[in-house]
Amino acid sequence: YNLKEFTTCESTLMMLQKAAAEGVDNAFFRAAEMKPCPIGMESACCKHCAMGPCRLNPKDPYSRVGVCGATIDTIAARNFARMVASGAAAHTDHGMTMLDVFRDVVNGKIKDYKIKDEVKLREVAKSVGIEVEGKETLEIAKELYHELEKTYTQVEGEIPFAKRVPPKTLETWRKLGIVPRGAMREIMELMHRSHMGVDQDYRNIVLQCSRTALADGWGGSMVATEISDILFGTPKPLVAAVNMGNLKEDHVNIIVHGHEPNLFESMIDSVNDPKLIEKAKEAGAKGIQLLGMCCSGAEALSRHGIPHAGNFMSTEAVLVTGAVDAMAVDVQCIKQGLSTVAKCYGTRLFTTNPRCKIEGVEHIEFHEREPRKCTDKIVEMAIERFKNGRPDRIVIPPRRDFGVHGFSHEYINYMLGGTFRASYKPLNENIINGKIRGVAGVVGCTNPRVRQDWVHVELVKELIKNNVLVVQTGCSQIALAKAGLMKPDAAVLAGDGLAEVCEAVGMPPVLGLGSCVDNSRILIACAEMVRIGGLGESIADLPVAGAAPEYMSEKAICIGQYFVASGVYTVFGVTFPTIEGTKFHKHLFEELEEMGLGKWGFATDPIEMAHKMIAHIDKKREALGI
Ligand code: BF8
Ligand code: SF4
Repeated sequence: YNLKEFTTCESTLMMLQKAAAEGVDNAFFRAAEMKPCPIGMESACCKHCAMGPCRLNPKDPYSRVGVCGATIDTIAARNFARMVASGAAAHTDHGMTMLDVFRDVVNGKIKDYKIKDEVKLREVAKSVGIEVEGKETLEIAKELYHELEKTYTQVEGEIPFAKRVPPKTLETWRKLGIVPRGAMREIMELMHRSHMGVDQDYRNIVLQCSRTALADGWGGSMVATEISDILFGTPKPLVAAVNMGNLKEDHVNIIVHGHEPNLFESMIDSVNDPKLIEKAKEAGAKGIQLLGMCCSGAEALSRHGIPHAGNFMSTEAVLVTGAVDAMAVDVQCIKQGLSTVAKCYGTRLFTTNPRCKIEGVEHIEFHEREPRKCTDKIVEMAIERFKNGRPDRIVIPPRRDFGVHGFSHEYINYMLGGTFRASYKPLNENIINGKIRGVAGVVGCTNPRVRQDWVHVELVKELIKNNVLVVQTGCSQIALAKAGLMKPDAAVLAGDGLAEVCEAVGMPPVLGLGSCVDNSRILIACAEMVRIGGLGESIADLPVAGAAPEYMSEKAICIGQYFVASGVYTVFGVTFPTIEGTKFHKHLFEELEEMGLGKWGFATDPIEMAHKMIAHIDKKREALGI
């Protein structure tokens, strides 16, 4: 293969070259071997019952129906629904774990974590209508726990964070009947409705897709973010490094790769334990180096400045260095292929969450009530591998890229407003006066079907060049961090207006907000922009747009749907599971906007994608008369 076509990440490329030379298989190589199924790619097949599976013709989608009579629109909508349900389930189950931990902390059953950010606790409590004046922290926390539990379990009524939704947006949702009750109920109903022989009107299916997705964005994900901030601290900007050059050959290297911050927080304690550091030194290491990957890595980067080794498509590549002594994974985006690569280099790979075991991989279960039992053990195993299991040749790509991370919604508020007038007013003013044209969220995965990081980076460059402020999360944030755009001096790449604002405030033109569940920070920022005024009454009025240019996961589809349902034009790349020209496609890409929501868009070329987003931003500006 021409490996340069696989990635623009220098470190990953170097490791792919090494992997090719050493005959080590990985997702890039497998993707090149395995072309995607053309029928599945366009969502023209159904396997929801044993009368099928049924395949329609993507080239002539209305020429046939399934055995039960299901049309292409029903089939594609149901497939889409299942993706939304799964994505929503992943985020809400993660949020539920955070809430479990919070409950245990509040009830004194967990000693290792505590309420670190009391200010945030009070703010979140107030936002869901809890009276906080004159109350003790613990009392507020208990009330907040009970309130937030409804996000998952409530069978009727509206989820607690519906109170944060701009009134006009909420009114649209109420009119359409899509305000989420509790996530469990919405996911259950969506699974039911997409069963054989139930909902066979694509428009009706999409309504429940929206309701379920909103239960993620304004529910499960938002709870995950808020509880993580309360327990582990709300991020504030800090300088931190990304890329594989953060591995240290003379240190014991440990990577935590996954999504739930609990494991990571305890691992931080373990690697700082003097006894374990001493052990590492006895084994001949200079110390212990901890790095993150994927989303919990993005959170640890934002909260604590822990270096981040790379995004989703670098997780196998990093093991090819030979320098990783142990990798601990929890849930989501964990490739089964890691197991083979780890074996090739003697890296100790550990699963830690009962939800995610891998055949042939050692499982050391992580329990929040005794978290150090798991993380200390993993550190000890890493030390052991450092001492006795390292390969003859270790190659560490030299790149380390520094940037500013940790822009929470609260900090953007503070940064733009200054100490005494924390508010989004200056942001709105700069949008109204045209220095900032609009705001774009560029988020999501990397995917071996496209050149790693390339679409993210080119898209973001084009956006900032056109004075669009970019906010980021997840693997996309790491792509741009590696490209050096998270530094204030990247403002030279921005258009004049945006550059002027960045220079005045001292901020980069690209702001990293953390992990994928932290997309909820973008929702809150949107709600705040509406509340401050001057930019319309609903999120759908704002000059904003979103993109996941290299997405791969069902979670990304769910995120896309909750942004669309919240009123945001959202453009995806790679491929889209619909057939152009079908009614279902038209519904997602046009009709939803006519119903007062946002809409979907699709483009594979980053420049085209940027200009679709800019055109939308301009359309919204025009409607606002600015
Ligand atoms: O939740 S961006 S590849 S790591 S799915 Fe996965 Fe995609 Fe990365 Fe995090 Ni989000
Ligand atoms: Fe075929 Fe209908 Fe069964 Fe789907 S539900 S597999 S379209 S018969």
